[in-house]
Amino acid sequence: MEKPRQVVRKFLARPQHEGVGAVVRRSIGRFELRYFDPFLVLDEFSVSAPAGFPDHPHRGFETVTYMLEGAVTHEDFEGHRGSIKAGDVQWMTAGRGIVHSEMPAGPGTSKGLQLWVNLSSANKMIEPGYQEIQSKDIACTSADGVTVRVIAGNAMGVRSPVRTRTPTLYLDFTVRPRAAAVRQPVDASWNAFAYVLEGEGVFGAERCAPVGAHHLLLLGQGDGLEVWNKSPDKTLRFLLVAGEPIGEPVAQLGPFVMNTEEEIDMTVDDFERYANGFEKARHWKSQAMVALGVE
Ligand code: FJE
Ligand code: FE
Repeated sequence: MEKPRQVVRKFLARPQHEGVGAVVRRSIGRFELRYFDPFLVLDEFSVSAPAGFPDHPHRGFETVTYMLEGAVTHEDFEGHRGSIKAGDVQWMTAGRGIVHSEMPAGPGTSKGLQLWVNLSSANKMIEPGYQEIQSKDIACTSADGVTVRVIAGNAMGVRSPVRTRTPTLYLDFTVRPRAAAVRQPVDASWNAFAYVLEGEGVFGAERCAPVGAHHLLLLGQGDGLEVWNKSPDKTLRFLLVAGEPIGEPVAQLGPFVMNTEEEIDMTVDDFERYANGFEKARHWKSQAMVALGVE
């Protein structure tokens, strides 16, 4: 590594209410950080029944749901349904349109991360699709006290099978106390951030102050990242995510993300008229909503 990236901005993601009774710590997508090209939203979420994210649409981007604890049941308007359990990842390409619900499965609190990855204008209206990888099938490797789970891209010699329409690196690192440093290359032309899940880490340079859980660190220019866990007894867990910037204008209305206001108006029209990808929303209601007796 010739030039390790340094931390240029730091945000603490505080809890806020989203969906119906759910709590999210939003880092990317909040007022002070509307967009970090190509990333639209990063939420660390926590939900327990009956709270959740009932029937809602998406268009123009991908959602990546990575579960930490518990499980989320999802069902969509085409009849695709399943459960995302701890350690599993669902990489959902909304493309031209998906309407779905995402609700906690079973008792207790379900926790995870949801990242929204923008799609380029050429990909915004593609067919929707899913890539679902169970925890046991996620590429994983360890060396010198560092374990990495490769959600997208490659690290420490292992590669994820996920196909990313917007080139993306998504890594989950666990670093033992007093472990040797993490040294991870990141394409110099990509935007990159780290998000601390537990413990404390020293990011960028050894002289830096340690950073704790729920902090988002935007990384500056460079060809990789170096991280140390200097704690004598606490494990460090953090995400390293990077993506190739799309460099296009963004027009967003909640779960619709297009390039222009005109396209947003057309999307609202399509959604209201059940057209251009939203046809199946006309007669659909999730089982979760039926069970709650919602009209
Ligand atoms: C959404 C409000 C929302 N973060 N993290 C508005 F809450 C949502 C939404 C989610 C979401 C779902 C999960 Cl499982 C995890 C999330 C926001 O569903 F899409 C809009 N538009
Ligand atoms: Fe959703």
